[in-house]
Amino acid sequence: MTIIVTGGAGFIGSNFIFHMLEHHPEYRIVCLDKLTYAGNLSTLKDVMDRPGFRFVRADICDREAVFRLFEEEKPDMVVNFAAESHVDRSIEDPEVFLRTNILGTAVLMDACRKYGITRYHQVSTDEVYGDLPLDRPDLLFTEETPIHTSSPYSASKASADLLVMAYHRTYGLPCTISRCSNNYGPYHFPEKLIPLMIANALNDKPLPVYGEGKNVRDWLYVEDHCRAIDLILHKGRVGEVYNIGGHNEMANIDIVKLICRELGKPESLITHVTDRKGHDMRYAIDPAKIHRELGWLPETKFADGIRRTIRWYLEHRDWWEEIVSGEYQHYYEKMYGNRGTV
Ligand code: NAD
Ligand code: TDX
Repeated sequence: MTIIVTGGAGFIGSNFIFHMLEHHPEYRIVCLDKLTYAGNLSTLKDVMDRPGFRFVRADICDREAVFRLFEEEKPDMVVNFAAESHVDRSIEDPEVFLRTNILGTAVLMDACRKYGITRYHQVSTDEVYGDLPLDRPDLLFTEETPIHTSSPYSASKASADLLVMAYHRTYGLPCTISRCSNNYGPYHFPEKLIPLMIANALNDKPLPVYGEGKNVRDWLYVEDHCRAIDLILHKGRVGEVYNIGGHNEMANIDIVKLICRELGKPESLITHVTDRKGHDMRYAIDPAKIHRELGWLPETKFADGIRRTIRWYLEHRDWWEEIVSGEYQHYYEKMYGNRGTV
């Protein structure tokens, strides 16, 4: 079994590679990654020389490079994590999101059509469903919830999902799609809420909460997401969408306060800054289908997962300090330097 994992030098993709190498040591895993600002080869250093693992630096939009890799590897499956994934960056500059997230998906599926595969899996997001009101805790996203996107990022992910379903229906490509809620855990790039707050708190820097911080996200430990994708690849029904989430809704402000408490830092570091444009209020996944059909349940409770994550950031300062001191510094200045406080 050979699996091409795109975007494997990023947060979830790398965790997925570690999961697959551990649980399916007989599989060949080929990581295809462009190494954008979000991709980090040092994340993969422990598996780089492992037999059965190969890293290839390429852009999923580069048809020639992608087809060449398929020719060489003749993969059985493709799992597409490669994406521009940060909502704030998509608001600043949407174009690369359309290119990578939509065109890149089409190129990968064209290669799958040409060379033949048993499964193409698209890693999508709960953000394609838009948002839910805070005062209706009974409402959750199911797989039947209409697509209703808010940001250029979520619009690009939804477009890719529609293309995947079109390739399935038109060409009979054996596809599955998973839509997961917010992940957290090791190797999370420090521009996203949880790692950014941990890194800033450790450096005694202000903790920039957008608006009042009442927005709710449904957090899932990254290993639980990886296990769900593994199950979908092996037991999921072709042509189906599976929601993934662990019923763990939390307001941003509560997460930031929790991080302060765990690190022994004062809440006075919290700074309320200008809100994100078009900011989605609440995400909440109904995972009943994947539980019913595949028996999946989350295993890591948030209280344990967040402690484990904080410990990981404490023990891997070199990993994230290199990032926050490099090119990312310019991004941080641009995004937060002139952001008004509220
Ligand atoms: P990430 O930004 O950490 O990693 C993305 C990876 O893709 C990086 O290694 C990057 O170098 C690579 N990449 C980007 N453009 C590429 C291109 N054109 N060609 C090849 N490689 C390219 O993202 P993540 O948080 O790990 O998310 C992975 C996937 O999961 C994305 O598709 C995202 O939409 C989805 N998702 C993320 C979350 C979350 O909470 N992070 C939740 C649900 C779904
Ligand atoms: O500095 C910040 N302050 C803040 O209040 C940042 C970076 C974020 N926030 C808020 C915005 C959101 O309400 O925290 C919440 C989480 O923000 P992000 O970490 O940027 O994640 P989100 O926008 O929810 O999107 C994430 O989950 C779904 C991933 O980045 C997506 O790739 C995934 O599809």
